[in-house]
Amino acid sequence: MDFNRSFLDGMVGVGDMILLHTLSEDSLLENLKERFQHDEIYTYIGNVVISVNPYKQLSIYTPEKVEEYRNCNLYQLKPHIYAVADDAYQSLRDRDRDQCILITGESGAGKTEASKLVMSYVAAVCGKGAEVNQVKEQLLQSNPVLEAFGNAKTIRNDNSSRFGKYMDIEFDFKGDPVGGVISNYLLEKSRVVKHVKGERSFHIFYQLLAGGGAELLGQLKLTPDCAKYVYLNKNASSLTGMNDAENFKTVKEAMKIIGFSDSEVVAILKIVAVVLKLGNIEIKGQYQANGMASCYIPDVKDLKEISSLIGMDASTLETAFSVRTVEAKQERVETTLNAAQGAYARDALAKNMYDRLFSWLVQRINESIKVSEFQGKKVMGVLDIYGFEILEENSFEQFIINYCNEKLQQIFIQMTLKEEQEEYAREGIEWTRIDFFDNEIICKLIEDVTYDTHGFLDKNNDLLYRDLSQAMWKAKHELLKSLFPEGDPKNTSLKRPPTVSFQFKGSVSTLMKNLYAKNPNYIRCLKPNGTKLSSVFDDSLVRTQVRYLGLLENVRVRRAGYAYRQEYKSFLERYKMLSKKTWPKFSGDPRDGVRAMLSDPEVSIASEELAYGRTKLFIRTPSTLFDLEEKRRRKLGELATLIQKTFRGWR
Ligand code: AOV
Ligand code: MG
Repeated sequence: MDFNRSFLDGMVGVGDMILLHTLSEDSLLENLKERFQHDEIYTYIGNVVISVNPYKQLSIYTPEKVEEYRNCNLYQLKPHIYAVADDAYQSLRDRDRDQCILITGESGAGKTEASKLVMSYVAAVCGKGAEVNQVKEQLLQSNPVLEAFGNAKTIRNDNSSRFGKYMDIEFDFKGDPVGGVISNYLLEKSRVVKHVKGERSFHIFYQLLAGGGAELLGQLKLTPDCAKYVYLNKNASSLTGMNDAENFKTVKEAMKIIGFSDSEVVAILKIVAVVLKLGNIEIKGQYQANGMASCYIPDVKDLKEISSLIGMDASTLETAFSVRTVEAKQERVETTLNAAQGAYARDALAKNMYDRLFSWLVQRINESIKVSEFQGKKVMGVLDIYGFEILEENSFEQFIINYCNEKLQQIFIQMTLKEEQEEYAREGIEWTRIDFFDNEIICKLIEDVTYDTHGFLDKNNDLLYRDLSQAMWKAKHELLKSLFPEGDPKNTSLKRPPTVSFQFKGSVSTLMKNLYAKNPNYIRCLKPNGTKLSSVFDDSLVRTQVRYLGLLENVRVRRAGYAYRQEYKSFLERYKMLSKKTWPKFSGDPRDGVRAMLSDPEVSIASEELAYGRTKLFIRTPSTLFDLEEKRRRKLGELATLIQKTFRGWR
């Protein structure tokens, strides 16, 4: 499980926290800071990689770098996310173990970027050939599409994921990718109708308006001006550093590669246009002759345009915004909606339409990338969820997001301990279990947060009046119609759908089960500052994250038993010069070689410092390793002098 790395050579600070001379929260932070200031954004804790968002482009993701990590030049390489990706991939290919890549960290810490780096690394190193390349392209191109529809600018992050994503990439027995499956978790659909100042709605709206062009926009009955749309808050319509028009091209191209037909794309964009235009329908209140409050739509221009876009009678839609049918005990009662209820119905329709479109997109992508029954053999799952966030007003969405993160933290703790125990068991080494993690820190944090329960129940119940789904089901727009199957009058079941939190809990628990069954690889992302600046390291902000991610405890667990472990072969390769018994070459079982080398009186390592596992050597304390390193350095110096002398002698 240990990947190879250069833990001491030419390092800024230490590349693996396990090797810190004195371990404390301060020394851990200091190490991260020093490395960050030298653009060393990756640091290990054993096989976990910590990544600090650099907020600038570093030249460490080039094809040359991929080659380096792929050929994993022993000890020469700095910590890198590619090393984790490589380790996971090799373990999947050569040891037949399903893998999962768990990426955690708060909003803006770099999870989504990390997930893309993992995917692109794996794509670069696995399989070749036209067919495999097509699969890879489709898998990679799912990212821009889902980001366009599921990401948005928030205060924390200009490209914040507003949905959770878990993607299984499936490989055949050779280790070539054959396809995948994406699962999406709860899109923050309330963003469609409302967002706070300084934030934006989902990227696709701005992309379409900026990049659609006169012809397409004309067809969709849209104007390019964001300010004309109530749902797009006028404040932050354009975003520095983000070219909406250019991104729209990328999204269209990606959809093509995935296999969307032109007519499908238009059908999708029509729904996007309809959602936007729904926001512009103004609903006014009035009193009827009998004194009942009701509502009406003073200007029907948008209503008419929407109706024509989705192939529906304008009056059907109008009625759906003003009347609600309540069915009780086989009886149908029609009540009129007042202005507030009418507006509520309109927003509910917009949110649901967009949310269902998003889920449909995921399913549609899945259809393109799905794997035939006989192909898929091994799986690498990549989990990229929305990060933990504490806002000034924390509503239902934050509750859901944080719940998901809490679950992940639990899984991290359990798996870290489990993994450590299992490794010792596998290697036949005794170890007594100690509980290091104080879950209280995390629980407390989640309880720190106060939630605004206003609208909680409502969001949880996710009300969409039946009249609206029935109206949508009447649309000639086939895709839209299919998004509202419950609108089919033949579909008479009156059973209430389960609440959102109930569904979410269910899907999170399925996800957790799925993750437990795989070999975990961790990427823990940290945010260096709250202002998206490169080269600013805000100590207290990072300290908070280090605390709730339990990083110190993580290092402790790794140092508790045996801090360092390495497969015999690579260990021997590095230290063979320390003993005449193994230098220049030891032919035989590397395990015997390591034993012979370490028991050489010249090396003299205390035996209680060592444990010989089945495949790996374990070293108890970091200082022993430092000691070995020092000896190695001296020996290399001696050898170099010796070689020089010999050459001189020859001349
Ligand atoms: P997140 O996924 O963790 O937040 P992102 O992966 O979207 O965060 O990263 C936020 C921004 O930080 C990106 O848009 C980049 O500008 C920058 N960034 C992150 N990682 C790197 C990197 N390795 N190199 C250069 N820039 C980077 V959220 O989805 O909001 O929880 O919900
Ligand atoms: Mg993200």
